[in-house]
Amino acid sequence: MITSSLWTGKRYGVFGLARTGRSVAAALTASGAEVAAWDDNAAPRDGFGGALTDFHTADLSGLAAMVVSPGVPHDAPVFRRAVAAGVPVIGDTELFAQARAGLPPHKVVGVTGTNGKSTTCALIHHILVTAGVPARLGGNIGAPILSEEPLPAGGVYVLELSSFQLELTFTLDCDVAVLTNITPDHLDRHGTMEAYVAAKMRLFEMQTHPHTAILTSEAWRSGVIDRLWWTSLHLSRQLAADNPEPGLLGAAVYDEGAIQDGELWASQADWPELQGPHNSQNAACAIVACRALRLDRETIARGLATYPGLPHRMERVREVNGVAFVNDSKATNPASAAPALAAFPRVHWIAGGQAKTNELDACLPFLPHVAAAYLIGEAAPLFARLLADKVAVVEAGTLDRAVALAAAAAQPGDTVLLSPACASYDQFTDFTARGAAFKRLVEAL
Ligand code: UMA
Ligand code: ADP
Repeated sequence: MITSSLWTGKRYGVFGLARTGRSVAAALTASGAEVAAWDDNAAPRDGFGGALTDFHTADLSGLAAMVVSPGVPHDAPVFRRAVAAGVPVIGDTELFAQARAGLPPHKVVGVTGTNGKSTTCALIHHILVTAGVPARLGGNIGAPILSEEPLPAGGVYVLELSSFQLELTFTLDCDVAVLTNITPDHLDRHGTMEAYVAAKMRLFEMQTHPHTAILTSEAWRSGVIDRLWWTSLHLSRQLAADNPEPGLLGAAVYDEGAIQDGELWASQADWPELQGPHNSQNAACAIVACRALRLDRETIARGLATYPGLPHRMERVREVNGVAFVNDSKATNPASAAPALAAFPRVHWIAGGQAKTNELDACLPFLPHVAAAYLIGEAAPLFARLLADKVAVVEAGTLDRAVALAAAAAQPGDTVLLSPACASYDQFTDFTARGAAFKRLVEAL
């Protein structure tokens, strides 16, 4: 666990008692701080061993900070009450930033973006570990960073950072910061695309010279980043993944789905778990980040070749009678489902759930790969309208029906793909539960 003497003897509020809140309470308590905690739901409150205080009514004055979980929306009354009491509202990543001064010398890599964060982080972490560098992987990937053991000197913390976490972070100066891409997501929470982009840009705003900022060509070309702002902020350290420092780094050409370099030292064909144009982009980010960490080319190439992949991201579950079943449950928006559709020639596509936007635009160019779409969840009627006349549509309703119907229709050589382009919360607790359900159904075929 990561602790800090900076917190000793102070009083903190901890709002939200799921994974993040529990890790925060444990780290603060172990550091000698006094912790009062609350969750609006009874189950997490009941499972918490420490002192509870209802922050909707309690006097908040005197708290060193209110530490809020990323899943708490900003219109929750606790924000207004803390601000009114003059109490800073922060997240667990900010506590980590504060604790850094007391940790053995180390580096931090921060990765954000709409899609590809987990893959890029896991890949950077794998390359570092393969190279013998002590490394920890934490953050939005599902491992609150304060729960991790501190690294020895020379270690690297690789943090996946969501827009929700970045909004609650103020002093994290990443040695290497990466933006994979930005497309509309979480707009229910942020309100506008501008606000969502601004939250992501905080990662770079917090960096100081001469730390490295990495941006993909897709993000640069997306038009959502104010280029003048970026250039003036980062003139001395900007490093775009498609425009590397001459002679130093590999480059990504995302549109062509290939990794290129002046010396052609790396080829995507050598990386079995990093196929598809989206993984070309993720690999490019990881390569550039690892070069910024001064790893040599051979070491990086070894890591790319041996990367084992992550569950629920283009995960090949099983082949039945020549039909491949692929679990891409983590594809929770159209932009992340699109590359999965592109990756297979004839797809029985299971899609739907809780829609994040009212369009499927990113997926439309790949419909020629789709034999039929099997629609589930709340989004089924919307997606049926969007896909009508373009592709065969089956309103399956539930995942078990969708798997059964797709399995019955698929021919040898086809792929049954769960890549829902939607959040899962209408029918599952989260995307991992949805992916696990898919795997169980496929195993039972
Ligand atoms: N709560 C209240 N009052 C409210 C709202 C919420 O009391 O008004 C409580 C809830 O009952 C809950 C807690 O606050 O107990 C919120 O917890 P949480 O949702 O932050 O859950 P954690 O388990 O701490 O998970 C969080 C991230 N969750 C979100 O951002 C929604 C996890 O990202 C992350 O892995 C974890 O911290 C560790 O860092 C998940 C996610 O969906 C995977 N992230 C989004 C994404 O990837 O798209 C951003
Ligand atoms: P994140 O952590 O940002 O959600 P993941 O690496 O977990 O990203 O990938 C989530 C899903 O998004 C995967 O299922 C995959 O289909 C898709 N994906 C991965 N990388 C990218 C990318 N660079 N661009 C678009 N989609 C991607």
